[in-house]
Amino acid sequence: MLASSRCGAIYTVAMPKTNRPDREHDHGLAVLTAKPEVVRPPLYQVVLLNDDFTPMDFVVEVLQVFFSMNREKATQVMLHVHTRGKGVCGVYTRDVAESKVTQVNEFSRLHQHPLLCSMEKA
Ligand code: TYC
Repeated sequence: MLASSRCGAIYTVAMPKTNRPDREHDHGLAVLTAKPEVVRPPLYQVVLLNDDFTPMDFVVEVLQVFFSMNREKATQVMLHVHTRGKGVCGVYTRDVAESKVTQVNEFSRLHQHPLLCSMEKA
């Protein structure tokens, strides 16, 4: 008999039964505990780009709505992007980052602003 857990933690292997006292409780099974293999998913920065046309208030609103920033933090990030050309709105797993980028770009287009958001490997 061979059994293994899906997470790779426990393996059991059939062994012949013996009369050894140290094997009294093993029910004929060798139990090996594997080292847990946990890998962190790659992370991505969601980046906002400056442009000359999007109103500052709109950028602040985007940062509040899509990145859960309060007004003060959103204003700081918006001013950073305005003066430095780009800035990080948040760091997420790939699917979440892709979804934020799509939502921000669609929202901007819907309001006819050229604001652009993109993602970079963190
Ligand atoms: N530069 C814009 C302006 O002067 C404001 C702005 C800030 C635009 C940040 C985009 O990501 C941006 N109205």
